[in-house]
Amino acid sequence: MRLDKLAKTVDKGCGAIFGISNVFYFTGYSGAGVLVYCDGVFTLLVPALEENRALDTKGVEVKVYYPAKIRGDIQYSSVMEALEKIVGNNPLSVDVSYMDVNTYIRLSNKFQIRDISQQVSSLRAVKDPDELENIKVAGEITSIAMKMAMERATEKVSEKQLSGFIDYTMKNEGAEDYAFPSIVASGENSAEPHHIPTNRVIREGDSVVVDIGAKFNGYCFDSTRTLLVKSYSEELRKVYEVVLEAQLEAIDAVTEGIKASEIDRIARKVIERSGFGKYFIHSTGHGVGIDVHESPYVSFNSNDVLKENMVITVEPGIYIKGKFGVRIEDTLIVTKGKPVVLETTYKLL
Ligand SMILES: [Mn+2]
Repeated sequence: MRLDKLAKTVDKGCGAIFGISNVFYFTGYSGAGVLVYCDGVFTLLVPALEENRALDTKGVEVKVYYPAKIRGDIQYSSVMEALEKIVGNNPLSVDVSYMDVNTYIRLSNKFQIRDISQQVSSLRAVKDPDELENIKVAGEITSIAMKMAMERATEKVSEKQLSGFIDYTMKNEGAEDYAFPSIVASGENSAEPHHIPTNRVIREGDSVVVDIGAKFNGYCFDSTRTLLVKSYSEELRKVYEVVLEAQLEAIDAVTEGIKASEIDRIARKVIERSGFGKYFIHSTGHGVGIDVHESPYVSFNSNDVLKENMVITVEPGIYIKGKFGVRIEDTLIVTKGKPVVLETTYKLL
């Protein structure tokens, strides 16, 4: 059970988990609140308005905080007051990387704190079967939207309109949310990796970068396809082929035990030897799960080592300002052999 993993990680003293995605990971409850572990007891502290949603959380005692005494059974006016009473003088393990600076300062003024962010991130990086299933379903939903987008991108449609069709399709297919705002970037806009869709209408010769992901049962997916609309330039075709080669070579190397930095190096080498190295301006990939970007990090300076059942993306790209950009991204499951690639749709020209 995940709560047992937290108890083991905290080891001595008490623990308090502040990150919404971490609280969700350990309890299944998604909302404002803090998960506290002390003397073998797990307490889920929630604001009054979330009490009903939190009540069926298994393995925890739900306690409510509210600044005004609106009910006799509300024991705490705030999270800080609750922590002072529950934790007392015990040392406190917290997920520092997941909290805001104010909370950190207030906590460190009151408690002897120890950061367990790394340990929690490492636990989350390796997925259990339920998590893999949710990610796969999120992938299937993303796939339906991606196929639709590839077809409709050739109609007279703007970036905003196409991203709207994508969002509608994902929710219509069962997504509760989007892993991140859908990116549709066409023509010279595709040179911007995190472009925000505009009214620009897609036209012949364009590179169209579509970077989308559904969220299902709290789990994210992440996929990018670049569509080249007919009568595109020879240069664009060449760049596309380089990115694809880099992606396929990097994916082929993904296996348990390899350094994540090595995957980045393989993708980067392909792009560098084609002369486009200075246009590959982001890391090769990242872990995907409750958060769309999480551990492990597939970058040249990453210290992470890939393990079975980690879920990562491999997404090299080339971006030439004023001209175009190309990115190709798949989400994949690391195994002891070749990875399971959760492809959304074709990527060959
Ligand atoms: Mn990504």
